Amino acid sequence: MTGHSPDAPTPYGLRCEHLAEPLGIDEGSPLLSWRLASARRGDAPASCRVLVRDEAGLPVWDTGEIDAPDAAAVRYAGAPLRPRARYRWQVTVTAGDGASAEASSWFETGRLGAADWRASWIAHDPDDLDVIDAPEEGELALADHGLSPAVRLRRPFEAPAAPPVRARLYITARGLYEMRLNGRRVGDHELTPGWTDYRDRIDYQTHDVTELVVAGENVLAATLADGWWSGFVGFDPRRLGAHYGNHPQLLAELHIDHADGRHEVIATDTTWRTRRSPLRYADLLKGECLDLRRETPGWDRPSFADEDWAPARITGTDHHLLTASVAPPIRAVRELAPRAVTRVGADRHLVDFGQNFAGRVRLTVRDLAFGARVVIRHGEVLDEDGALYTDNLRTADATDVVIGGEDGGELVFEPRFTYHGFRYAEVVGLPALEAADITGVVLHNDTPWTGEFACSDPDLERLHANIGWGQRSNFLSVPTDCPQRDERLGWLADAQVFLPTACLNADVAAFFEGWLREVRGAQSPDGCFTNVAPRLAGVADQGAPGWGDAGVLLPWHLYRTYGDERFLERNFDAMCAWVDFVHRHNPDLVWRDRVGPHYADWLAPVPTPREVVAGAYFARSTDLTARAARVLGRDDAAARYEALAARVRETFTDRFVSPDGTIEGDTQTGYLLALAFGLLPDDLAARAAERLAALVEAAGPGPTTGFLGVGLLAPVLDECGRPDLAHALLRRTDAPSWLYPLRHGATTVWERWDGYTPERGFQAPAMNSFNHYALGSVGAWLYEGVAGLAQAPGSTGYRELLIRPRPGGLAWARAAYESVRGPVRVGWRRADGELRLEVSVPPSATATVHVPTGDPESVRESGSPVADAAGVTVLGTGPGTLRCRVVSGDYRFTADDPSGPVP
Ligand code: RAM
Repeated sequence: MTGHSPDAPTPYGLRCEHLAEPLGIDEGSPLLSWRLASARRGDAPASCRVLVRDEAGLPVWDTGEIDAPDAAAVRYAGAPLRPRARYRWQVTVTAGDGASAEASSWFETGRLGAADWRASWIAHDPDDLDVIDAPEEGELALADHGLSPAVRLRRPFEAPAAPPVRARLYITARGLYEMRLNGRRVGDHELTPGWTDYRDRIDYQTHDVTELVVAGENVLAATLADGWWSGFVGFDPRRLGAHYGNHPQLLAELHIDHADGRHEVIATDTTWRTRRSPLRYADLLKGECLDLRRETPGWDRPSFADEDWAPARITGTDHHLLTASVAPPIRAVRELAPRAVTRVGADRHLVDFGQNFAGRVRLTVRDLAFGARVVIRHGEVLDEDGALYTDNLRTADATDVVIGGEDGGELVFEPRFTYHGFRYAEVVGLPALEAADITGVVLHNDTPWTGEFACSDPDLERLHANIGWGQRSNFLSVPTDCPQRDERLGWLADAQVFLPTACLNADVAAFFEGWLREVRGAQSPDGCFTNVAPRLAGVADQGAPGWGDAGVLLPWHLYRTYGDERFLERNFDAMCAWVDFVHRHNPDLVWRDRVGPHYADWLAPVPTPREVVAGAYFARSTDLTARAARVLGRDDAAARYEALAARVRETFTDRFVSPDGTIEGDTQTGYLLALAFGLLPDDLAARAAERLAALVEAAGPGPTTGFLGVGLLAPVLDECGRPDLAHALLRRTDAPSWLYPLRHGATTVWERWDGYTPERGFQAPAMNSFNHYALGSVGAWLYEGVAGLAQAPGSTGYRELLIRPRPGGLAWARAAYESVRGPVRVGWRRADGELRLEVSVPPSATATVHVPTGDPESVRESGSPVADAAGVTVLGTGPGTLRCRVVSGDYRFTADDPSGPVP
């Protein structure tokens, strides 16, 4: 709800814990934030006030008038929040002239860590199932161990005639659950409860089921599958499955507030009854097999005879690991109609969805004979004969099966407990398949999309789209490396290099808040971060340079983007412990010991010496830990880490940098790390920048970096005064380049620069994903460089913007970003010797604008000479630009075009 006043900045987009209207939060002092919009130039808030009320409408917290013009969030500090309670809150923003505007929202608490859980963990009798044995270390593949069927659990209950005032389901599983109430699905979350290290923490979800409860008999009906808990995940043949347990378990409490004031709780216990489901198996990597011969229609509705179901077994009564989910859930976010359905055999069709993505298909089948099978296989690409290529999936079968039952007629098959990374599906077993009968269902954490980018080069627009699809396909519970093969792990370096791009594309604050718990949780007691989080047997625990460092880099960047200091507070001890760990084992400040598997600049065409990569990251992590300490007011720690960072930088220069600025190895990534992390004194930095430019030019111009260097190429070249080279790299089409895959039909970003070449065909199937986001970390520069929409260095939460377009040879570009402060927009266009630049700055922010022009005298704003324009202060001129500072509002600059006719 928003109260409009034409004269004050208007709050909107209210969030609690970075989520809109969250149900079931466990944070006792949640962050309440809002954004501001205004149509008036110079409109800025003078003060704000937040008022929180309980369900009875009584105030539980009133901040009073806060004199903080740039406030965009407050941390709740009122009366202790009660569990399972709804609170409404309102923010009022007042402008300097006294005009005000307000908006309101709500949040609801979950169990708030309360000890009043009464549900037991329940399961089907494992002896009745062919379970996967937990493998011993050293034991070989589980492939022949078979998978156990998913199980069902049900619990009838009576409800009075009067509808309930409120009903909430608090639920989780060791495994995956889907709950139904009276035949209707509860909520729209997918693959719940998601992946955490279940030994340390298990997320529960809260669902509002008030509308699903009916008078008389009701029934709660759950399906439980293996998921990350007991199914297959990862690539280690010695331990592909059963990482945490052998069979799934459910824990749930339904709380009903009846109209007569009674509070009733229905919890998982031995009154629930269980039975094998018709899902013969359901596994994230293998796929799902629905055998309708075993279906028991009506099982999820009242009046079903469940006498032959067995009582559930209690497997535990512990609740201490339960915490409310903090990330936006995975949802079926969109649907893709097939681009083409091709008949390739008597009962065989190949479906092209036109887009590589993560999810599943929904297939309508008619008149499937009893015992007949429809088999769906998934793949990202086709081989040279036009057939589905699956070698790169390694041991992930990614195959779904439906077997006909007694019912015949029409059935809709949509797997629930698996997902695949694919563009193509091969459907076997149907004599005919219409496009209308098959749909691609896209799954990912439903992070609100915040970024838009467009420009005059369709290739760059497609690159931006592919990068977005890489993000969508890999933000599934944790940030994964890839969605298709037997891996799908939360690799730390992939996540840190891609984070700046991810943060522009979408609001990922809550998503990363959730995953950072896993990153911290995986850290060893002596301070060592891991390579993947959650930790997984088979992947070396000891974090490699650039991988372990993500435990420091991620919180810092999230703090800068969202202005939420808790990213630093919550991670600070872990950050210090990591730096201390590296330091303790490398007292001479050259990081050689405890480098884990040292992946270096992973998959780089030109490798960078390992010690250079390690030294640069050691300095970077130490420097950011020092900065975090300053922000948090931990001045002693700050001084200590600042001194250490300076010594690590000096050591780096002494050991690896020659007096002429050459860095050992003489590679792009070596220079990129040193320049981006500020490791070099000014004179050497200038020489290193020249050497970097020379190397880029000599390569084509082209990139020769792997994962760690790639995202730094364009921004560092830009900072070194060579945006022209950044553009040249962006628009290169030979391998290696970002556009090369587009020439070969890519709709996502590839793991390798040369995943496929006409000369060599596919890269080694042992490691060749077509949907890996790491190389897509160039995406941030499309917003920040090409369009010119960036946050100023030193700013947090987009308080100070840096608008600095780099037109290159393009005719126009524009970007929009929904920041935590409100909407930021930049658009520029060159035509007829003129450059037009439009900029929107939200209230409570300011911007430094660099107007590209050959003639600073020519710059006008809304038709007036820029020096006379309201809200604009000219700062000076630089090579090819006029710099000015602007307050909030919308601006239209025009200037003589710096770069002559548009090609
Ligand atoms: C690969 C993963 C990931 C990378 C590691 C080192 O298996 O796909 O992208 O970070 O190796």
